Amino acid sequence: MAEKKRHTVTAALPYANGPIHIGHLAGVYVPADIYVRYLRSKGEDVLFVCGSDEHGVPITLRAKKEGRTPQEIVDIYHQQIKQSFEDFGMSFDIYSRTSSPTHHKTAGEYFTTMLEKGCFVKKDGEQYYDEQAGQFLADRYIVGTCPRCSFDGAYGDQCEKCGATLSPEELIGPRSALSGDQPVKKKTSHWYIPLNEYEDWLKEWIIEGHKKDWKVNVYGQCKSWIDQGLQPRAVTRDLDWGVEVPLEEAKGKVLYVWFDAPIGYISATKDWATEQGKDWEKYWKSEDTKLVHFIGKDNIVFHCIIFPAMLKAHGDYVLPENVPANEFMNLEGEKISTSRNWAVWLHEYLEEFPDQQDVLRYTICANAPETKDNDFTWKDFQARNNSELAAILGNFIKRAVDFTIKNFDGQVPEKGEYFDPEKELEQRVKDAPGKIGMALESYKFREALTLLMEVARAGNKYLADTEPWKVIKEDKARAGAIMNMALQTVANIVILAEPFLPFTVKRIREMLNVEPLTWPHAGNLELLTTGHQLGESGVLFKQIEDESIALQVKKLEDTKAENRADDGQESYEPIKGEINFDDFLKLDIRVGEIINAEKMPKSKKLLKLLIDIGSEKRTVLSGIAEHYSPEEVIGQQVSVIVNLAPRKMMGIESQGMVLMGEDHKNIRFLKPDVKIKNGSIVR
Ligand code: B3M
Ligand code: ZN
Repeated sequence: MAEKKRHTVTAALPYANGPIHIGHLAGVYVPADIYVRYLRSKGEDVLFVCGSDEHGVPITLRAKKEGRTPQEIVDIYHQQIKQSFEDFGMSFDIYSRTSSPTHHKTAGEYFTTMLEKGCFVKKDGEQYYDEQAGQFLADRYIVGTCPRCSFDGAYGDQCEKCGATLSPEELIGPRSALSGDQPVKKKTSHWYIPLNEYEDWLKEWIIEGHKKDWKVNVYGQCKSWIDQGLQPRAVTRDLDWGVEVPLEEAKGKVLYVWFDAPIGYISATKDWATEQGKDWEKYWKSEDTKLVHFIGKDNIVFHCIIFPAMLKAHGDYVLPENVPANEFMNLEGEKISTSRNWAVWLHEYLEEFPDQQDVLRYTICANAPETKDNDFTWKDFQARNNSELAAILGNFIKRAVDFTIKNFDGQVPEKGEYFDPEKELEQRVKDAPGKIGMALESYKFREALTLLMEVARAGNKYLADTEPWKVIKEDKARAGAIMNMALQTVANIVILAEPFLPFTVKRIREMLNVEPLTWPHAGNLELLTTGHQLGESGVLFKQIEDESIALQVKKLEDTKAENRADDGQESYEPIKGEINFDDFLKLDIRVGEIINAEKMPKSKKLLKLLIDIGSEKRTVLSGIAEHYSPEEVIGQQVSVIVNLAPRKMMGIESQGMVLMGEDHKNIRFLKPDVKIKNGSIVR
C-alpha cells in the first residue's frame, strides 16, 4: 500500500448533555491521544479532530428535564467538556461543536449533494407519535424492551446494554420517554439512505478488505450486521433541534443526529484549516491520507457501515483505514451510568487529584477494554500509582538523577566501556522504539505501555546489578559510566513515555534540563552530552494514601445508596460484628466545642476544625464540607473520639474523629442536647 503522507484521526464527538467520565476516556480518548502523540513524535503530519455532538435526543431530553433550552444545555456542557479535555492533556488540533454555523452549512450541503445524486429514497409512512406531548417519537424519545437482550430501557435507535442498533418498530412494548404513554402511529415522510444497496460493496470493503487489520470485536459486529441484511435508514427526523433539512418539502424536519454528527469531523477540519491557513480537503479527499476513527463499541455501526456508505455515496471522500473501537470500561464491577451518576467524572477527578492526570491516563491505558469489557477500581488505581509509576518509573529516574547530583555536581559523567549489564540495557533501549511503535500502530495500547514500563524495570535492574553506590567508593569513573548509561536511558524514556504520560515527561525533561526529544532519537544512548548540567530532582509520583481512596469509595457507596433510595429500595448499612464491653471501653469519646473551622484547599469534602476538648485543643479534619460551612460549625459542641491514632490527610495531622449521624443524603453532628462542659465524657 502506498505510503500515507498524512493522518486524519477523529475521536467520537461526545454528546454535550453531560460531563466526560472514565468510560469515555477508556473507550475513546486516551487511546486516541496516545496514538496521535506517537505519530506527531515520529514527525508525521497529523490532524486530530473532535468536538461536541450537540444535536440528538439526549440533549433535548436533558433540556426538558432541567427546564432549559437545548442551546443552554450544550453551551454548559460543551464548555465543561472542552476545558476538562484540555486539562487532561487531550491534544486535539481543534475541539469544535456541531451547533456551529460551519457545521450546519457543511452538513446541509452534504445532504444536498447526496440528494442531487439520487442517493436517498423518500418514504411516506407512519411513525410513533406521542399525542400528549404532541411530538413524533424517534431515537431516545421512545423506549422499550430490547428484542436482542430483553433490556427494558432500550432506545428507539440503540440498546445501551448490548450495543444493538434498533429501530422503534423493533422495540417490545414501546412507550414515550416524554409522557410514558403508549404511542400511536401517525403519518409522516422521511428520506432514507438505502443501506441495502451498499451491502455488496460493504461486504467487499469490510468482510474481504478488512478481515486482517480491523479488530476482531469491530469486524465481528460489522459482519453480523451485514449478515443480517442491511435496511434503509432514515436520515431525517420530525424534530425542532438539529440541522434543518435544506429542502422546501422537508420543512420542520432536521437531519438525523447520526447523519450530521460524523460530518462534524469534516466541519471541524474546515474550521481548523481556516484558523491555520491549511487546505482541509487534503485531510478528507486525498488518497494519501490515512483516516482513523477512535470510538466506543456502541458507535461501530455508525462509523463502519452508515458513515462509510455516506462517504461512498458522496464520492469525494476517503474511507476510514481503521476504526479501532474499544469495548466498555466498567466501574467497581458495575456498568458506568450517567443517569445513575455511577461514574468517575473527569472534571471531578481533576479537582480531587490535581496534577495527577498521568496516573489516570496510565491506569486507564493499563486496563483498557481493547478486546473485552474491563473494570476500573480505585484500589487498582492506587496500586498502579504506588507500585508501578512511583516504585518503578519514578524510583529509577529519581535514583539516577539524585546520584548524579550528589556525586557528580549534577553533570552527566563520561560514558564508559560496555560490560554485560550495559549491553543488556543497551539492547532493551534500542529495541523499545520499534516494539512500542509496532504495538501502537496496531492499536495495542496496553501492550505498548507494558513495553514502556519494561524499559524502566530494566533501568532499575541495571542499577541493582551494577551498584554504583558501592562502586563509587573504589572507582569513581566506573560509577560515572554507570550513571551515564542510566541517564541516557532516562532520556529515552522521555521520548517513549510522552504519548502515554505527557505531564510526567515534562517534569522529567525539567529534571534532565532538556528540550523535547522526538521518536527518531529513541534508541540512541548518547542523547545527553558529557558534562550536561541536570536540573533539580523531585518526586514524580507522590504516594496515593488509603484515605483519598476511601473518600472515593465512600462517594460511590453514597451514590449506590441514593440510587437504591430512588429505586424505592430503602437500605440500611449492615450491622457490624459483635464486640464486648471491654472493646467499647477502649474508646475515649469527649464533648468538645469547635472554636475554629476552615475549608481545606484542594478538597471539596474536608473541613479543618480546631476543637476545645477541655484539657486541650485538637486539630481534626472532618469530611463534612459538603454539609456544613465553616461559619455554621464554630461554637457548636460535638462528640469527639480523642484516643484515635493521629493520621495525616493532605499533609495535615488529624488528631481525632468527630462523630456524625449519616444516611446517604445527610451528615449531622451527634451532640449534647444542651451545652455541657467541654471535656465531658461520652459513655
Ligand atoms: N455522540 C457518542 C455517543 O454515542 C456520539 C458520537 C458521535 S461521533 C460522530 O455517546
Ligand atoms: Zn439489548
